Amino acid sequence: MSPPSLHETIHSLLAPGKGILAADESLPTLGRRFETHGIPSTAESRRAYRELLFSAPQMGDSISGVILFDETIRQRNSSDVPFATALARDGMVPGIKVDKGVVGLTNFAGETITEGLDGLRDRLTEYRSFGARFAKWRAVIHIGPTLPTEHAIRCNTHSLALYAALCQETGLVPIVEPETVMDGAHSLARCAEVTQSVLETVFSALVSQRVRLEHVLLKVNMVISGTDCPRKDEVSEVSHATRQCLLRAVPAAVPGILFLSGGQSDELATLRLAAICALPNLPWTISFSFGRALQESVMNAWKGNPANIPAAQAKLLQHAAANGRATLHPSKAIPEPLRPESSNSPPTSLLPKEPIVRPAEGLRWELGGILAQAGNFGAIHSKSEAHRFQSELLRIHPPEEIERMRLYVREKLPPGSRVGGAATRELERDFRRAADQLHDERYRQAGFGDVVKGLLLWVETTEERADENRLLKTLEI
Ligand code: 5MM
Repeated sequence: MSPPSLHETIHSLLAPGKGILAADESLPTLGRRFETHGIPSTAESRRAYRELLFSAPQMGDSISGVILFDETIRQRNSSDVPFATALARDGMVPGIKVDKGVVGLTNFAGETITEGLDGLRDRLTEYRSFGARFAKWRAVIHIGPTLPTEHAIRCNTHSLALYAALCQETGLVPIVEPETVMDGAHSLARCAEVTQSVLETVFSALVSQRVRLEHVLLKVNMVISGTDCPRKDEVSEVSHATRQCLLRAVPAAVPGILFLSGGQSDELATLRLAAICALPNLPWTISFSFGRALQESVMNAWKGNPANIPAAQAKLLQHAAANGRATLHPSKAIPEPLRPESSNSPPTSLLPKEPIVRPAEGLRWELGGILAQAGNFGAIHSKSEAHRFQSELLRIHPPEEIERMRLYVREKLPPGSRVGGAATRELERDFRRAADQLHDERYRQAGFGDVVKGLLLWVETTEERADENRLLKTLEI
């Protein structure tokens, strides 16, 4: 039987609802990860761990391929079957990391170059004889006040292109991985700028090296702010910035884009993946090739103890399945509207102890509740302030009351309402009238324009968060 073509391999890797497990940690990386869980790193403990991963029951339901490390592709499972053969039998495509890791780029402090081109042609042939059908090479790009330099980007993308051409020549699908890492205090916008420029250079190098783009898979970071950036990204900010960056820099001829998790928590990585996959009009198949986001909880459950293997495998399956579902446009799987189940009981606690709103005055209680909080709403200028305020409200008031207030605002400001638009101006007038009725100087002085702006931001932010929580439930993580 002739070996599968590059096209067939890509087709298998991009199977709907599935992604890739990156289990290609080098000896130092896996050693470090084991150490944090108190697991000694030996050839046998690494073999046992990889067997735990690859033999998780039904893993092929959500994992299309597995990236192996050189040591692993030469190892066998407990039934004496080589890992690559066992994976293929279980319906997963075996792949291999072929780079030899990063070293400092001479004369460019803080920047790295990936090694491994010497002898690569022969190594690829050997890996192919072991059953590998695709390969992976990772270039690492660092963001700093003066980094990355154009030179570092060029050196790294040049190597990626040579590697990709050699893979295609040998009959292996190249996964091209330029990772702009999260380390640093940079903003999301800066990550977008660097990621875009790196991707533009990657594709220019691939084209110069005459690499066939339709037989390449891209593995890339999401666009997110640095780990030390004080401002935390919203999921929708990440998905939109990532989409824009990819649309600008990745040719539509590329069949698939796989996201790496890059040190994000498993939950966030899944949530952001789902949000990206839900965006319309992307010309590529989008999926995941996660290492840490799939394995962190597994290692934590295993801890090197054979008795923990079933629990550890259950973690892997749970996260793999959640990510698989995330690729299937899960936003469509959010059926329930945001309305609370019941909110008929007359809520009071949003009002001050001495009610400022009496039925005789004809004010809706929600309006009174908002007036009581006017100063707080007026102080909401960002999504993070809205989140903080929502947590504060939840600490003090029953959720159904807060929900009733949200529904009131939504009734007045339907989705799509803009600050300065007719609906926001009308609500502002409602507040002014209500404040006048109350004859209370505090309310008359409130800047109701700001209150309405804050309310709109509060409503949008809490709805977004509710959608995310519901999505996590749908994805079962
Ligand atoms: C699993 O980690 C891979 C190997 O890293 P080292 O060569 O440093 O040991 C790494 O290339 C991985 O495939 C990607 O970075 C994606 O993994 P994450 O953990 O970022 O999803």
